[in-house]
Amino acid sequence: MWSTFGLILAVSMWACAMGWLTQYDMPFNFTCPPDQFLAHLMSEYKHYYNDRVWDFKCRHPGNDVTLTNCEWSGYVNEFDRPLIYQCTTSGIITGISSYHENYYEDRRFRFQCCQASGYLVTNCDFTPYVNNFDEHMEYVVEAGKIMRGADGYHNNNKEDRRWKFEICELVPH
Ligand SMILES: [Ca+2]
Ligand SMILES: [Ca+2]
Repeated sequence: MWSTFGLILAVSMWACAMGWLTQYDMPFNFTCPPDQFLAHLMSEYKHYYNDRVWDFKCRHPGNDVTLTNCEWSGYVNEFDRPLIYQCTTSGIITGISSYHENYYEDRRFRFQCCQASGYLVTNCDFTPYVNNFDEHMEYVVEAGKIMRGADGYHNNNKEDRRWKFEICELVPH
């Protein structure tokens, strides 16, 4: 028992040292500070868990942009199935939440969107896939742009998910 505890402690300390916000196989909820959006996603895969840990960073979308009417979606994907999600109207992504099940070795995700009041979300494009299966991932939203959507698919041999993101501009309206 003690050695198991010691191992868990060591792994936890290592995880902290790596600076990941989430833990393998565990649920997480991440919400950006007020008036900021999800702008930077980092992730690492481990075969032992068939899962990823994540780190997220946020930033202000622009001068004087206020984000209001924030709402969480329901879960936007089934286990092992594709995921596509876009905030409605002038919504931008400000939070991400997820849980893992070892039976599927996959995660279900939901997102928080806030409305950029007085702005239009326009000139949207999906990125190419930003990660390969089982590999490190790091994606930063280009300066001056925001994230409105996410798209991804799961592979049951790799037990991992590839991601792309919908990136747009905010223009006053
Ligand atoms: Ca797992
Ligand atoms: Ca799976």
